[in-house]
Amino acid sequence: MLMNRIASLVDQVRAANPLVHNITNVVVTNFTANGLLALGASPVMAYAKEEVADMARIAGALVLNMGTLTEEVVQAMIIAGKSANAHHVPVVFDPVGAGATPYRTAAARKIVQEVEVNVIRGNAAELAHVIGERWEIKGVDAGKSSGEDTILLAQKAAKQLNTIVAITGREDVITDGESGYLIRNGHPLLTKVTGTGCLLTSVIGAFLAVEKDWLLAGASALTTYGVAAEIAANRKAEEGPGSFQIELLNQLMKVSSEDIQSAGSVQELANL
Ligand code: ATP
Ligand code: TZP
Ligand code: MG
Ligand code: MG
Repeated sequence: MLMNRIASLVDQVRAANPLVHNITNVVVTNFTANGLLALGASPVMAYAKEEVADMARIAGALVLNMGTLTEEVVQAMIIAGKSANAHHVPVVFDPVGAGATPYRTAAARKIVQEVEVNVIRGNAAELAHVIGERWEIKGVDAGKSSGEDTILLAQKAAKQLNTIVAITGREDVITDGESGYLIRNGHPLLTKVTGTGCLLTSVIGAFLAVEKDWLLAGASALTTYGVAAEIAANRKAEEGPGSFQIELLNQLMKVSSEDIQSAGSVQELANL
């Protein structure tokens, strides 16, 4: 029953073709737009302070990604976020590189204070730094694990930030602090293509646009993405990250609810 619901949401995304408003970074803009199109969503990138409130209001979801920050971008994110909140548009936030510099950490904390974020997704180091914990980080990539359990970290972050937290890596965890899911899909090649985390955050946005149970929507997005990556790797891993990146786009379009049902590895986490 659970796997049924998780596997079928991708069909709802494809049927609804939701508009996903992204304020994202300059590294991943094109890849993110292509990934959302392949999945069946409708991406728009809009950054001007003069228009972000209007764009966020009509979107199915708003994605805030602070990969290449400027003060203007932070202001635009807050304007867009407040508009999304006022119009009941779900917001997903990717605190890229939080902890790498004091400015990034401060910006991430400011965004979660000023905007009601429905889901925050990042690597373990980023989430740790958003909640004031120490964790090794190298630029935008997670450093070595501090040994702390990522399920505990996600639970702590969800409670502290009063939102749903997704921490990704070899395994993905998503939780609202009370219950959640542990997802074991994906492929190591995902770490060799820049923007695979950022695209995943935007994919979560597309799923939030079609399912009001944010936790389920997030778990479905993580599983769908991980299974698509596994199929892409089965076909192209030997050729390397370039071919894998293109094949990931292909599989985001092709991955079926049956594929997700049979290859999805989702464990429920109850009574955290
Ligand atoms: P980082 O910069 O630390 O790589 P990120 O923002 O790029 O973080 P990831 O944690 O790499 O995001 O997550 C992106 C996708 O890659 C997720 O679907 C995740 O499950 C997958 N992933 C990351 N590492 C692995 C791995 N070692 N094995 C399998 N899948 C992985
Ligand atoms: N530098 C600033 S943003 C960015 C880089 C390399 C992309 C990060 O993408 P991801 O998805 O976190 O790997
Ligand atoms: Mg990565
Ligand atoms: Mg990232």
